[in-house]
Amino acid sequence: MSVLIRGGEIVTAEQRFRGDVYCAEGVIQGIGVGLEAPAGVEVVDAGGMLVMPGGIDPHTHMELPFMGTVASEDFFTGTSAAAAGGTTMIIDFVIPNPGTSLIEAWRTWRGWAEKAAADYSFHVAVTWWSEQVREEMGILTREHGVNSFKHFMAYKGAIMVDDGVLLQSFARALELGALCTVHAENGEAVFYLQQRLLGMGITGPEGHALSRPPAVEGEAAQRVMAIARVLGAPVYIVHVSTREAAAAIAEARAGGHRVYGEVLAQHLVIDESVYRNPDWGVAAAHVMSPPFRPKQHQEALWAGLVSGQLQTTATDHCCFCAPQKAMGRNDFTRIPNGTGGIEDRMSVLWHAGVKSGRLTAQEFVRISSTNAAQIFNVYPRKGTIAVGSDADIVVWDPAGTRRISAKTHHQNVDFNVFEGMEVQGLAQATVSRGNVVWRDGDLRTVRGAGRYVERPCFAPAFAAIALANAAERPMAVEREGAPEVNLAR
Ligand code: URQ
Ligand code: ZN
Ligand code: ZN
Repeated sequence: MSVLIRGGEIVTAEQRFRGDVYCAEGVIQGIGVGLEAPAGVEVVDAGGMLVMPGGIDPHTHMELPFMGTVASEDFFTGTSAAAAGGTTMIIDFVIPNPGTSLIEAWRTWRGWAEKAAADYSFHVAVTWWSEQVREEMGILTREHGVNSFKHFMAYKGAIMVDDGVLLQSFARALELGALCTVHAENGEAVFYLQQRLLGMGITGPEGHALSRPPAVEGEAAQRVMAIARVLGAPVYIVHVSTREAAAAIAEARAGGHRVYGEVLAQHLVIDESVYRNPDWGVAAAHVMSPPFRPKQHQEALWAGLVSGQLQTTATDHCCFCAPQKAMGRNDFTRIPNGTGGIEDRMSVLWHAGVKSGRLTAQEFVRISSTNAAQIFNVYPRKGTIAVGSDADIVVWDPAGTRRISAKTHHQNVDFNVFEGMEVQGLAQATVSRGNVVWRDGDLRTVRGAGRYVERPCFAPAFAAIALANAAERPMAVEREGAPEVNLAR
């Protein structure tokens, strides 16, 4: 398929300029003013619109088996809803059960994702440790295009890993030139508080937030960064939700540690009052981890994005319908954790970020697409508008408005955490590898059109950083015959 996007203003993370974009064979073939459309090519009139790189959501969980059920959004419906909101690529998660093969799990998720309507990639979770895991991490990086490994410090008794596993996995990832990402909550503290609260007879959704106070995230974020620092390894902290974690990341970055922070659109605009909703179903629909926070944490997250101390935005799109959430009717620890947002992330970010004056349009592109592409090493194939880049583009209407509702969204879930929010800024058209998949409210995604995106490792760069850090290490002893200390190997 080919398409000419004409008359718009192109906005990338680096620049803004008037230009037409011609796409064919899945890539951007030409950028310029007054381009002519070859016969038969679809023309999208972008007059008055911004032409931006399609959004990249680096954190989703389509059809995730979790807490005794399976997330209601699948790879086709989820990537379709994403397109309706201007997002053209997701990075989802392969999460092996502890004790099972990472590669077998990767194959299983690859099967599920065959139905995707737009491009996708996978972080692979390290949920246990053994020589087999070490070996499979190598195979996944060398043969399957995986350059990021996820670690859950929460979910005790399920997928939580301890400091020992973090050290082993981070060291292995460093050898491979892969990036480690982390869900930073102290799972032991959560478990302890859960038991205390249940013992006090607190069983409702409010117990979920009470069992995960900000300190539980702040401690885990500091601990995982300290562990990474010991090894000279970079680390990416997902769904940063508190000022404690945001401040710890800013301090680590100021000290020269390569740390990245991700913020969910939901945590930027929704606060913990939702857990006091008298309607159990509404409160339970907002149960996710980390939970929604007191409002003052939102300013710290916005400050992190504006200052560049936090780099990406995501949704952690992990949907459960009311009957699924009701599994925890009498015990909040059994409410499946997760909320949706993939269709609304870009509009919410534009409305609360750009329209409010916090962010420029170029900064919006950086945090909604470019940074994720660069951090996870698919730039400039993804995350920019350039000749040769994949034709993943959103024609953005900066003045358009819409009211968010589960009644009208394309997500396969019966609740929308942004319900009723009037937002300015919306996708007028979305192009996925040169195919117009969304245009003026018409969703034209094709099941199975999405492709798996391989992400090469960073070996040279990370190894250099680790070596540099090791060289600073005072332990290098100038004694005859002393062993050379180099933890980066
Ligand atoms: O923790 C996650 O990121 C997954 C299991 C989705 N659920 C959630 O509450 N964030
Ligand atoms: Zn998480
Ligand atoms: Zn997640």
